[in-house]
Order: sequence, then structure tokens, then C-alpha cells
Amino acid sequence: MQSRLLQTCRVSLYNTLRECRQRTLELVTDINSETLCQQAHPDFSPVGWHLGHIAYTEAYWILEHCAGLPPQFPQYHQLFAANGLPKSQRQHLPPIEEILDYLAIIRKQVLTYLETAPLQQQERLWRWLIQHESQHSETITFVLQLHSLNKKSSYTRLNLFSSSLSLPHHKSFPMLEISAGEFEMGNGNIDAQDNERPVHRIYLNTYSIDVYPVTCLQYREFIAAGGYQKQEFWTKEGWEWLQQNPVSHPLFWIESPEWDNHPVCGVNWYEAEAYAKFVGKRLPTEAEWEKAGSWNQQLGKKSLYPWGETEPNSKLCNHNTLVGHTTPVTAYPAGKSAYGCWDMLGNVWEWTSSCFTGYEGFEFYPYQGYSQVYFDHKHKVLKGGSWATRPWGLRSSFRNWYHPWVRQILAGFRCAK
Ligand code: AVJ
Ligand code: FE
Repeated sequence: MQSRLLQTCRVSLYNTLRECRQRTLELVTDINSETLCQQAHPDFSPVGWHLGHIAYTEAYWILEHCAGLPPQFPQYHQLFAANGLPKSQRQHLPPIEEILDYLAIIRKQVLTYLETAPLQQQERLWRWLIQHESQHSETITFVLQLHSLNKKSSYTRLNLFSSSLSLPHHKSFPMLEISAGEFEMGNGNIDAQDNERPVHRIYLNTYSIDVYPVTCLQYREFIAAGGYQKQEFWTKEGWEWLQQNPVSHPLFWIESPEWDNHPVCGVNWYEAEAYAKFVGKRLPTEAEWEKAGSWNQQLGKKSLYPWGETEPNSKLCNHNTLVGHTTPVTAYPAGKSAYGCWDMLGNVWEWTSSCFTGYEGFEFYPYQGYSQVYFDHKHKVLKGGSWATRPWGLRSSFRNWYHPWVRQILAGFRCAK
């Protein structure tokens, strides 16, 4: 006989898988074959590849690995496996109808298997799988943005809030001080990624952190002061990157006061570092970011989200492509952390000064190539999620990672001191 708890888990997985898939598919309704198959940027695979890879990953882990079925659609293995072909050779894709069929056929078998799957042993893998699709769904979102950016001579974002015009335009925002002490870093829940584990205590000295992410208005001062022309603000690697990639503003930059209160979006780690130096600050470490975004000093307790334990919704933060672009950094008062930081989750990913590494006692899951191969001291940690992050990957302990030169992701930053 099955326990009620197990049945609740089964129903929750069923609903979440369906909800996640619905969000993925709505990104690609009406997609044309060019947008489906072409790379928008050499660092990122075509949208159609991400779709096929979502199906492949589900078939591999659930149908082969758990259910013990023989390989499904073996003709797709080389194409859609993460280690199959280099990104530049992922453009010869089946038509969208076939990719959607592949997704649907695998999904149907997966849901049938879910009816009787031994979830006591498998829940972690199923939760991981949902987050895997969530992350590819976010990548699809910014790859679609890059396609539209490539088509236009200048980038325009749609559906601007008219209300953002009437907000006061702040040139400088306060910082808040977080006094020295221990906090709990990481996440040991069933849905935590391998790189979030184990939970551990960390002592931090007193530091200050920005209440809000850096806004376009603030960043414009850096541009106007010749930030992109003056070597003094840049690290050695950052300056070298800039000489080889001469840019004069962030990737998703619009020169209009309408965006003044929005977080800057489309900067890489070098640009974030240079700005921080320009204002006499620095980037926070990932521990500083996580403490500010999850620790309740009064209670001596951490929460899953800055605001507490309530699952993300549209009143708490800008996520899940519900809005479709950034929002003013002051738009979500209900989402602030116990210490008083705003906009920690959603809106834009935030660069930290930290290299991506494993916490002490790290154990890879479900495979080494998921996190561990990126512990190479060449990737920087980003925190907080963006306006395109799905709720299943949105929490204060979640860690994202990219090379410091990547600016195609939906990333901004806040500073510390
Ligand atoms: C953590 C977002 C960098 O997209 O390459 C997806 C997540 N890992 N499939 C990526 C991931 C395997 C990863 N990032
Ligand atoms: Fe993947």
C-alpha cells in the first residue's frame, strides 16, 4: 500500500512537470525555422537544440536509467546529448514538428512511468530534472532575445510600464551594514543541486551591501565618465577583453530615461568589476550575497527565499517570464530580505566576486559533468535569478556560473564594501 505522503509527492511531480513544460513550449509557439536552427551567438546552441536536449535528458534519466528501457530515439543521441557535438555543429536539426513530437512521446512514457515509480529513491532525480528543463528554458529565452537583438540595429524592449516614468529617479541608493557573525550557507533540501550542498556555517566580518541592484541611471554615469575608455577601472583581464571586444555600453542597453530605475542588464563580470571600482566599491562574495538574501539575524535562522518560505509569486519578484523584461528595482517591496535588501531574486542575475567551486564535502549529482567539471577557477558565481528564471530554480542558495566574459545572459550586479 502507498503512503499518502508518497502519493502527494507523485501528484506534485506530475503537476510541476506539466507546468514547467507548458512554460517551455509557450516560448516557441510560432518560431520560424531560422530562429529554431541558427546560433544567435557562438557560445550558445540554437533554440531547437535546447528543446531536443530537454527531451533527450528526460529519456536518458527517467526511461533508461530509472525504468530500464532501451535507448529511445537512438538517432538523436549524438545530436542532443550534451557531450555529442560541438555547439557550432548543432544547427542541422529536425523540423520543429519532429522536435515537438520527440518531446511529447518521451513525456507520455515518463508520465506513465511516474504512476508507479519508486519515488522514495527517485524524488531527488525528478526534482533535478525539472530544474534542468527550467534552466534550458531560461537559456531559450535569452537566445531568442539575442536573435531579435541581432536583427535590429538598436535593441528595443517591448511593453514598457508607463508607471516607471513617474517613479523618482535615484542617483544613489543607500547601502546596508551587516554586522559580523556566522550564518548558514547552502541548501540540504531534496531539490537542492549538488553544488548547493552541504549546508555549512560561515563567519563573515562586517560588510555593507547595496540595497538594490545597480540601475541604468547609475551605470550611465560610469559610461558618461568614460568608464569604457579608462583603463584605471579595469582588471588586467577585463581591459584585455575590452580591447578585443570594443563596446561602450551593456548588451541590453537602451539609451532612454524610461529605463533609469531598471537594473542594468547585459554586463559581464569585467564590466561589473569596473563599475564597482569606479564607485569605490567591490562585488560581494557569494557568501556575502547569500547572507544578505537569506539570513535572519534576529531568529538566527535562514529562509529559502529573501522574504521567507512562501513560493515565488508575481507580488514577490519578477520571474518566470511573467513580465517579459526587467522591472524597476523598487517594484517588489514584499520581496525584500530580513536585512532589507530588495530585488534579490528575479529581475537580473547578480555577479559575485567568487569563483565557482564545490563546498567542502561536495558530492556530484547526478553526474560529474553537471557542476564538478566547472570547478576550474575560470567560472564566476551568479546569484538570484532573472526575469526569465523559472520558480523551480529560484532561491537564495541557488548558484549559477558562467565565464567572466559572458554578457549574453540576463545579468547585472549589486556592490559591496
Ligand atoms: C548552470 C546554466 C550554466 O545551462 O550550461 C543545463 C545548466 N547544466 N544542462 C548550463 C545546465 C546541464 C548550466 N548553467
Ligand atoms: Fe542540459
